[in-house]
Amino acid sequence: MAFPKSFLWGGAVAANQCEGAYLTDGKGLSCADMLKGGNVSTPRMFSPVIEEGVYYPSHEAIDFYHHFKEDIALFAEMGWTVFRLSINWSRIYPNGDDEQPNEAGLKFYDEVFDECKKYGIEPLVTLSHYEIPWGIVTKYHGFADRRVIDLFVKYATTCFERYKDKVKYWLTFNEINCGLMPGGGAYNGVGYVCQEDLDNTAQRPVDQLIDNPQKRFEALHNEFVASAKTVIEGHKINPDFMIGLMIAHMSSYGLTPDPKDQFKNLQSDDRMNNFCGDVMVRGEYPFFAESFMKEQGVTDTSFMDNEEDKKILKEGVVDMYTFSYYMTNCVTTHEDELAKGNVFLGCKNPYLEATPWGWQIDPLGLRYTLNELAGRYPNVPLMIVENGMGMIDKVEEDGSIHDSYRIDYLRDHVKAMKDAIEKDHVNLIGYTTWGPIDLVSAGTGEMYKRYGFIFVNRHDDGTGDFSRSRKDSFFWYKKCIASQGEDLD
Ligand code: BGP
Repeated sequence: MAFPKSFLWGGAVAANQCEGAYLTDGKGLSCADMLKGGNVSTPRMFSPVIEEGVYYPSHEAIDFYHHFKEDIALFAEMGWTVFRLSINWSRIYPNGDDEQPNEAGLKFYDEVFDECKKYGIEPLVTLSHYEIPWGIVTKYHGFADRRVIDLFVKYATTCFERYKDKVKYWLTFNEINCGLMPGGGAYNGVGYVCQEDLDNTAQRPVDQLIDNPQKRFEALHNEFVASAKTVIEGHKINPDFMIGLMIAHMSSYGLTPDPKDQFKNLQSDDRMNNFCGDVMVRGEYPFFAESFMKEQGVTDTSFMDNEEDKKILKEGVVDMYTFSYYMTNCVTTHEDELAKGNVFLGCKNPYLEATPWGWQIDPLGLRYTLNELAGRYPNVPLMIVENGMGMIDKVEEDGSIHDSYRIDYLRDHVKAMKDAIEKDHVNLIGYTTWGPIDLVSAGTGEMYKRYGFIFVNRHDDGTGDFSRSRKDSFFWYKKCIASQGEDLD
C-alpha cells in the first residue's frame, strides 16, 4: 500500500472565505472584508471604506460560523483525519494591536476544535490566510512596519497557549510567496497598502494597488522573522508542535529547448518557488536573493544583514514544508508565445487542458513538484495543503450534482502522489483538497467557481439559503480515503 497508515486525508478552507459573521462576537474588520466580488474577467475591487448596500463576499461567505457542526459532521462522514482551517486574526485581536484577546473569538475556535476531536479529526491551523486585521493595514501599513512582527507573535502565542492540547499542526503564513507579486498587499497577507490607496475613493483592482518594491520586500523579510519567532515560541509552548511554511507552488517548464527559455525558467522557479522556501527551511537567504531583489526594484537590501534577524531565521526553521498545487505554466523568452498567455498564469502549454478560469491541469506536474521539493529540502516532510478544481457545477432537478470532471482531476492527482511515494520515495505526510465545501473564491470573490465535495446553496447575487448537499465527488473521496487511496474508480 503506497499511502502509509498515518497519512492525513482531508480538506482545507480559510476563515475569510467560509466563516461569514464578519462582525459577530467582537470580530474586527480584516483586509479580506474590504474586497468586493469579481469574476473571471472582472477583477475584485479594493474599497478602503465599506459601502452600504454593496455585496462583499466575505461578510456572509457560506456562514460556516453558524454551520460548523453540520459541516464537520459531513467531513467526518467522508472519513477525514485532518481539517485545515485558518484562525481569523481579527476575531482574536479585533484591531490587531489590542491589549487583550477577544474571549468570544477564542471560544469559537475552541468549539470548532472540540467538534473536530469528537470525530478524531486533527486540525491543521493557518495563523494568517490573507486576512490581516484592517487596523494593522491602516495604522502600520502591514508588515512593512517592524512592530507588526511582535503583534503577530503575540497573536500566535495566544493561540498556541489556548489550543496547545487541541492543535498539533500549524502553518504561519498562507502562500507567503504571493508577497513577491507586485501590488497585492491588501490581499496577500503582507498588508502593505500605501496611503494614497487607503485614501483613494475611486478604488483600484486589488492586484493593481500602487506597488513599492522596497516596502514589499521589507515587509516580506519581517514576515520571515515573525514566522521564525513564532516557530521558536511555539516549540517552547509545546515541543510536539509541527509548525510549517506554506507556499503557492507553481512549477514551470521552459516552453522551448532554446537555452534562453530554460535559463529563464530556472530563474523564475528559483525566484517564485524557492526564494521563500529557502529562507524558511534553510534559515538563510539563497545566493540569488540580492540580484533578485535588485531586479525587482529594491534599492536597499541591508535588512538582510541584520545580525539579530539572521540568528532568529536560523533558529526558527520550520518543521514541515506545505504547499498549494493547482497547475503548472510555461516560461519563454519568445515574445509571440508570451502574448498567447496571461501575465499571471504564464504562457500556454500546448499539451495541457485548462479549466474555464485558465488553470492548466497537470497531475504529472505534481509528481514533478514533489520530486523537486524532496531533493531540495530532504530534511522536512512535505504536505499538499491545497489542490482541486474550481468549476461551474450544475444542480440537477433532483438536487444531485454529477461532478465527474472533479473526480477525474482529483483521481489523477492522487495517483501522482501515490507514484511519488511508492516509486520515488518522497516523504509526503498528508493531503488536504482545497474548498472541500463550496466557498468564496479568493481570486475572483465568486461562489460560481466551486471546488467542493459539498454544494452550498449560495450565489454571487447574495441569494441562497446556505443549505448543504453532497455532490458525486463526496462519495468518491469517501471511498478514496476508506481504501487509503487504492480504490479510485
Ligand atoms: C490559493 C489560496 C486559497 C484559494 C485557492 C484557490 O491561492 O490559498 O485561499 O482560494 O488559491 O483560488 P481561487 O479561490 O482564486 O480559485
